Amino acid sequence: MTTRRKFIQLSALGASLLPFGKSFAKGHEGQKPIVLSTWNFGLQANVDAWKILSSGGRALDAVEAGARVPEGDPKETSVGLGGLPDREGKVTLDACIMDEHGNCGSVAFLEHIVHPISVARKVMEKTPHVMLVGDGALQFALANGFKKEKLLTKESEKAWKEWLKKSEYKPVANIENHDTIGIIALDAQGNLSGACTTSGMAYKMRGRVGDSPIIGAGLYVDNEIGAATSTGVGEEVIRIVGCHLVVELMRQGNSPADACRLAVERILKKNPEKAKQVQVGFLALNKNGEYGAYCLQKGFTYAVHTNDGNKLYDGVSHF
Ligand code: SD4
Repeated sequence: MTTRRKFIQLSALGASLLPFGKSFAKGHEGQKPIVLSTWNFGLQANVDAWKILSSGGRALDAVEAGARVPEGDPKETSVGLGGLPDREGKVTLDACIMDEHGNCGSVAFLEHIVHPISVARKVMEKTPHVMLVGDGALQFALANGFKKEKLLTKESEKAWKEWLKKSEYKPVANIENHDTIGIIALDAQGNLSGACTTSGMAYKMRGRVGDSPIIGAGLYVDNEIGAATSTGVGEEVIRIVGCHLVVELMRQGNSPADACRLAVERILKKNPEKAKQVQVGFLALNKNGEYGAYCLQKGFTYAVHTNDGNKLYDGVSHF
């Protein structure tokens, strides 16, 4: 299948976006270091991650630094501060992180903390567990020096109140929920890590947890093979344990682009009617620094930073 990607190059300082050209490649040639992030704001995330990678730093530090960028931005309405709330008006966050040794940490249904990715890293490094949720995750964060903050901005509160008028849970692909950041990197030492963080689907039921904090669903890293992350409707990703599947497909010899496509096709096969209505996108990177992406619907973008610069690509879509 021919894949076609438009891409845009970010200027060296990340200040302006310039049209750059088109790529028809099926996959992308490998190089390291390299960092990939979901969606347009991945460009900004990559800038912070690249500072670490380009000075010989560890992929784990790079993905955490990158994930913190949209988490701290009140204008991004599906990650961290300013995230759209659940249907009760509460912002609840999900995040996970995984390193080159298979260590992982995760938080879900966490409230009041701007940087859940850093709490997830603390869970990984300071506890015997992988996942903390809700109040327990909040208590752990506060005990580790994180500050309790109000995450619901005026704008997000206004959007929620507008939503309440009809109270219909019909997420529009790529619009209400398009800001989960998944970020995967290969450092100069050849080690892989990944991070994923989100406020989840806007106006979800209280207590709902998506794929993003679930190791194997929203993120998976195997330092022998590769890393993968996902975005879109988490329920569909969880059903196929998406990112673990993508990494296993790479283990079987598939390119990152093909592994992402095969995982999307698994979703399609299970429920073709549902698949028409929702967005799911996978992004993958292998041990050689080759990468690829595939999604159900048009509109999924991802950013790639290498020594050649920071570029935004359109994910190849099934529909
Ligand atoms: C979730 N996967 O909570 C997240 C939402 C998302 O792009 O990725 N939106 O289901």
